[in-house]
Amino acid sequence: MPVVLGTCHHDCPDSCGWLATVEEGVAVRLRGNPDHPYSRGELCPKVNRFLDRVYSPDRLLTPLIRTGPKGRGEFRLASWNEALALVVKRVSAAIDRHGGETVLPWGDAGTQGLIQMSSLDRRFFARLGASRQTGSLCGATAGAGVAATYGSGRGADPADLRHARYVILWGTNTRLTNRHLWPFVEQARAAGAKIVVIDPLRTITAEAADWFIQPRPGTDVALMLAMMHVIISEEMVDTDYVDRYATGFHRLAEHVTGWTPERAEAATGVPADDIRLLAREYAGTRPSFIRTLIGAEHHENGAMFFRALACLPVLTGAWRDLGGGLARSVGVWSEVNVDDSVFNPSESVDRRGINMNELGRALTGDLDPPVSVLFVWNGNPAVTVPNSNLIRAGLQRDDLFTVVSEQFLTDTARFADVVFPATTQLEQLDVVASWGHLYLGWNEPAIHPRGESVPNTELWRRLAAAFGMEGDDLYQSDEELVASALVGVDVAALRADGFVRLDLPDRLTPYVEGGFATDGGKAELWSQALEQAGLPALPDYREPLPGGLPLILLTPKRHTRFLNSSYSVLPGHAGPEGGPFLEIHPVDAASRNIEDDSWIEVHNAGGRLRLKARLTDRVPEGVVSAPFGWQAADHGGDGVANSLTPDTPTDWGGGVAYSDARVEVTALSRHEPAILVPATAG
Ligand SMILES: Nc1nc2c(c(=O)[nH]1)N[C@H]1C(S)=C(S)[C@@H](COP(=O)(O)OP(=O)(O)OC[C@H]3O[C@@H](n4cnc5c(=O)[nH]c(N)nc54)[C@H](O)[C@@H]3O)O[C@H]1N2
Ligand SMILES: Nc1nc2c(c(=O)[nH]1)N[C@H]1C(S)=C(S)[C@@H](COP(=O)(O)OP(=O)(O)OC[C@H]3O[C@@H](n4cnc5c(=O)[nH]c(N)nc54)[C@H](O)[C@@H]3O)O[C@H]1N2
Ligand code: SF4
Ligand SMILES: [Mo]
Repeated sequence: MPVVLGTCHHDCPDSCGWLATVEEGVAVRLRGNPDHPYSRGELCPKVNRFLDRVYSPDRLLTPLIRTGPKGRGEFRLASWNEALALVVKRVSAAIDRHGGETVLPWGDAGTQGLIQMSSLDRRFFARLGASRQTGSLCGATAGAGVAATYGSGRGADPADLRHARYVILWGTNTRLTNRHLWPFVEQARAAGAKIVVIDPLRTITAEAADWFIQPRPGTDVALMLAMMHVIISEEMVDTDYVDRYATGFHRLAEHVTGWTPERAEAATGVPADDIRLLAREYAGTRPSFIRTLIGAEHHENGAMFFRALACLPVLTGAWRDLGGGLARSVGVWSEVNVDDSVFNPSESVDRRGINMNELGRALTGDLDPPVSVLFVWNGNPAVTVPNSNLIRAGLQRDDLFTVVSEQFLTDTARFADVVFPATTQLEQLDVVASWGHLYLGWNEPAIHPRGESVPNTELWRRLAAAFGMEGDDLYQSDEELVASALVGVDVAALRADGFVRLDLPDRLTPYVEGGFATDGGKAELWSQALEQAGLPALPDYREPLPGGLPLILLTPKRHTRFLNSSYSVLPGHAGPEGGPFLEIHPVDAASRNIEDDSWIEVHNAGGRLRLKARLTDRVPEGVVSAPFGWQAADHGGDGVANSLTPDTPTDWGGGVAYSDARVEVTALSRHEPAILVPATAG
């Protein structure tokens, strides 16, 4: 039986290699590729059951045209020709009336493959003259924060933490979100490393740590400033490294004199002695490694978190060691072999940009021209983007024409006028550049597309043809697109082997001798660029969310069987995860007469949700957690976790402050029934 090499496409740092066994055109088995150097033959609780997703009876297999009210999910089957013709008619009419910028594209990383995430869409929407999508739900703020110190977002290879003797997992839930890195953590621990986790929630990663430090959400910069205070005042700075490879040390040193551990204790809730010990151990152990990922960027001061964090391994000279330094997304390193700018449109016409995080405002505000056409692919913004009730109100507009490309009838697809059926990774060609390791993965289609589903690239080609657009660049094949964007890669070998390491040194020690990407080549502890942008030039603490409702709401990733909102549509995944719930500390629950497993209502200006309470000291007092990913139907139609999150932008980097939400929680009667109405418009 043929075994086909592939790579997981999910928006997950692990980009695992897989092997699909195919029998008479049907994929009968999917397992991890044991030869893959990073994922080593293991997948995860989501993708172990990927074939259930591919062959789910709920897969969308033909185009759909809406028949019922928006949001109801009532459609009739349509042919591709009919659906394309309707899109051309409605979009052309909208453009005739308002101009091209009335069209808003919204695509995310539902697949993060090179060509299926974003390629021909750029050319197609440029040709329409559509608005440009700006901003990012994930990663850009972290990158921009680190770049403020280093000049680029480049950091260490996460796998090198196996060489470290002190490991801080800071604002990352490795065992859940980046599970294939965990064996490297255990390798370091077996060799004597201490594993520290810093997180406001006692996650499964925190539970496996040697030391768990629990600051209040959004306060870490105060913790970092106090660590710098200790490191500098106790003369643990690597002065040789700092003198040679950094600027601004004296200004930073003066700035942190007032940041005693006691002051940071007041800001963070972390005992001053713990802060002292952390600083001494971190600066006094070599190699020392900080691993961070995305979670901490979802605050108003999200970029500042990463900017300040990046200063620590400069002060201690941790960058000198293999197994030292700071690792975040390594997506930027793939630039050595992948150039996706080849997909950019040749047109250089200036088109207005709309931040993808502000979708609700874009759909309901008084923009000129208004957004009257929305295209969505690779994402489920009605569930995953903040201020969700406003998005739902916008999607409800009669004068909005919405086109969604999907595998399943998600909350967003329910609002569509036209839905196009999308293939899964087993049915499409792609190359995956990972953001968690340094291997490029090949993905060979293992089976034919199910039903009439098509890869995103084919959707753009069909749309371009339906609009009568001219130009070879709109119709390049998938093979041509892949080949055009790979630089110095032996494509035949990649295809045969399934993976190849990026063309980088075996020992990736980027800043051993400085070489930062700033103008002067030095790490900037004081940043002129930030000052010129009107931002604090030094790492700067701002108290998060002063005032407002009493409880801080986090809406994290929590479910082993979900990937963001993907899989909550599958009963086999949603069922075992046990329904949406709110985690609340017993002290906060007692003062509100809330019992375990009772119905509560959580609310703020954005919306209100009825949920089951889970009493747990996993969350600290003053913080509640409603893991996100569920669709509105799972919430009885009330909305979703993101109905309660703000669309406030991050300080810089174009991200959004999901985790700066405040709420109140009230008890409902003990036997409040679940609201058994079908999901409607929230
Ligand atoms: N099972 C599973 N795996 C996933 C995903 C999934 O949905 N499910 N999603 C994937 C995606 S898209 C991404 S981006 C990655 C994200 O990977 P991570 O960044 O590791 O995950 P998050 O849960 O977003 O955030 C990590 C931790 O940051 C903490 N945090 C929040 N605010 C703060 C803060 O102010 N300070 C500190 N120190 N910590 C804070 C949260 O409590 C959380 O435990 O995971 C990927 N992997
Ligand atoms: N409250 C809260 N909100 C969050 C976060 C959080 O921690 N808390 N995390 C944020 C983060 S880090 C991220 S990355 C975002 C993720 O937000 P989204 O990108 O919206 O993520 P998903 O919910 O996984 O939706 C991906 C969709 O793409 C579809 N899809 C998959 N492959 C393909 C394909 O090949 N073609 C097409 N057309 N569709 C495909 C899937 O069926 C799925 O419905 O969520 C963000 N939202
Ligand atoms: S979702 Fe992540 S961990 Fe699971 S198979 Fe895909 S890349 Fe691997
Ligand atoms: Mo993400």
